[in-house]
Amino acid sequence: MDTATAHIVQPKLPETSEPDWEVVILGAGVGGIYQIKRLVDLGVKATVLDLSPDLGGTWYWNRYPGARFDSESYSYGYSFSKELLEEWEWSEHFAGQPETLRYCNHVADKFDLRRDIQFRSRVTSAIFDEDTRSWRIALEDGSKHTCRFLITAIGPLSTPTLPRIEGRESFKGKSFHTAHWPKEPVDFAGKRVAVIGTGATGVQTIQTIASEVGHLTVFQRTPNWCAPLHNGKIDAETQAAIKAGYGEIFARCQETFACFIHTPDPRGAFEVSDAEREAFYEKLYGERGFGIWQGNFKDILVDRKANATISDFVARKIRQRVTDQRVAEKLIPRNHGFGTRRLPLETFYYEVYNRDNVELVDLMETPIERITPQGIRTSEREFAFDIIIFATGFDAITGSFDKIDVRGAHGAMLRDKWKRGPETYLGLMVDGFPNMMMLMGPHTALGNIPRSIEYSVDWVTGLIRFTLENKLTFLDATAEGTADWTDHVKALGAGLLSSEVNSWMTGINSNVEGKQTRIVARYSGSAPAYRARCDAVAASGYAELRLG
Ligand code: NA7
Repeated sequence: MDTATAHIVQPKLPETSEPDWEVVILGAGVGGIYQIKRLVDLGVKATVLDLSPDLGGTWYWNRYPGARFDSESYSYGYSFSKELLEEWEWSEHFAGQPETLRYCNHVADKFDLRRDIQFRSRVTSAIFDEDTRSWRIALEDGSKHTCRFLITAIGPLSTPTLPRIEGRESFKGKSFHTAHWPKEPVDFAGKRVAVIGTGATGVQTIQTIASEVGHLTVFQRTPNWCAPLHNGKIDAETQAAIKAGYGEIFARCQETFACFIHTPDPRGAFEVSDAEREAFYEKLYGERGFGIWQGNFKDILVDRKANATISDFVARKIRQRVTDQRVAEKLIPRNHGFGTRRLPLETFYYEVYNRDNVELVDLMETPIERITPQGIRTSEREFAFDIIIFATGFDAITGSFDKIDVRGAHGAMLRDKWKRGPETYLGLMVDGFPNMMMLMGPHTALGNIPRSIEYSVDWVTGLIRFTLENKLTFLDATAEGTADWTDHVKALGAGLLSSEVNSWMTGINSNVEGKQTRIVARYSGSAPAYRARCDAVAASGYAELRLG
């Protein structure tokens, strides 16, 4: 035994217990697609199971009007293939959902990955069998698979939640959740439409359909701070510059805190004069993308007073952009500061409220009492609708895990282990759930997600290669490693203003039983620090794991 494998503790299995697959990946979204590519390249017998009829994950399901990136397209796509970067042309700085779905399909076709993906395969349970050191996976249709290693790529935002409002089923018109949007176009012409929810999804939907519908009523519970996206077509010259600059773009994403191309300003908000601060905010407000959030003064997300300066600035912008000042005041958040929830990026969102056919209903003043066969009744009045759109979000981060009966060693249930909030090792593993790795699981960084995905997939692939090279059939995080990482993630979240705010990022969902207490569900340290930590584990021959 060499030093790299000196920590191998579990006795080896007899050679006979071969599972169906070396690896099963759950989910054929951006993570699953890249993971299967890496495993195919490694020559591993692997398959992907996805409940959807086709690939794309988030980009398959979220086909609501106006769905698009708010990371720059060229910083979002995969970076692993030079040829792919060379041949694919993003048409806009922030591509829309149809284009992104085409991109996912292009990648799968180019690398011939479809044959390794099984669609309409809804996994109901995954149970670890200690005797054979493999996972037994059961599907809704009764079929079963066994695998040595299980990789979850089920997405942090993939379990939509409908509002818990009485009478929801009684509505006689059409209703859609944004994440279950029909493939056929929805005809809005002349229709009376309601949108419930004003998160990133609601904002994109509202600004897109306002000019198409007969009348739009927006039901807003908590207003969110929004900033302009400033999207635009990519012309030929810019396209060439992007292609020539990919090396630099991805290098930049590697250096930044959350893998966006935007880097925080090293100054504090009060290290400059009032006039300089105002000019800086004005500049950021006029620029593309998340710069105003991720490239702002270093202290706006941790210091209440610094945060108040940018919140005041954006509040003034809202007042300028919305004609009716009573409406403007309703659109300005009061219970959280700018950027402390996920920042929706918008395109003439505020101007929508200047239209004659749009009305804002503030649910803080007049709550919804029930959904009726004709529409929605608030404490104030009855509204009639042809269509109700639920932009009410997701059972985020842990929701997709909760839907599967995941059981590790000794029958332990993941749901139970995470009852009071997730516990993970590097966001990649959970002690007591051997041979399971998670991509974009709890306690990993969100940010520009494909960048984090590529890193995690590469790390997991490295670990699988290590097990193959060393003929290992068992790996598990230690209880100590899991407790340490969980404490570390909690400590990182402690100083952030966002940790004091209810949102899907802090595990709150008013529509899901038991999700009313804030938890630390995401890693909020820097991506470079995260990668350094994970790299060190790999370099040590995974010395922190139990292997066998
Ligand atoms: P979000 O950001 O969770 O937003 C959901 C919205 O729906 C939010 O405005 C909620 O108000 C509202 N909501 C939820 N339930 C209700 C009920 N019962 N009544 C009224 N209003 C309700 O989800 P999104 O889909 O917009 O975005 C999720 C992420 O996906 C996004 O950040 C991107 O990263 C992609 P609340 O704030 O809870 O008062």
